[in-house]
Amino acid sequence: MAVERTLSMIKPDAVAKNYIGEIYSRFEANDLCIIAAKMAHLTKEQAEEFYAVHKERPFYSMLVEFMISGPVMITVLEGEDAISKYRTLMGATMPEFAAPGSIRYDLARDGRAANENAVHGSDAPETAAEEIKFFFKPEEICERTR
Ligand code: 3AN
Repeated sequence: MAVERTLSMIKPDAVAKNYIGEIYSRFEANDLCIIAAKMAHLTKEQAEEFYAVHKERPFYSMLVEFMISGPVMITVLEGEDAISKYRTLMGATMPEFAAPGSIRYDLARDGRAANENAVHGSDAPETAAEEIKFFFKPEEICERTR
């Protein structure tokens, strides 16, 4: 297993429910180190660009509106096998199908819509690198030196 970096976004539903600390605790309990973090209220243009891969999907405009409905917490995580480890911690896309104990099962089953699923996580090394670059300058990432 290799040390990887991945991008996490705590979405507006989970920020509104005050779950930032709860979700950060799960990162730390699973040996995922936070190496960069910022809160932001995405512009429509940013949300559209971030989710451009879904542009043709019927849920695209709903997804963009949701993602700009409130602030998000954007975090770079580093750790052994970080990408798939964090995907497992998140659970399946639709909270009602997510495994018990996952973030989406525990914190998003009461969402107003199926896509209000608390968290985003990169799905592969290439997308992780692109998504980290989308939100962070290299100097905003803090190497763990101890
Ligand atoms: P994941 O976030 O699990 O990687 P993706 O990348 O397939 O899932 O989808 C990106 C986001 O689009 C999801 N997090 C969810 O908010 C929304 N989404 C995906 N599929 C649907 C759907 N069938 N209906 C509504 N929203 C969806």
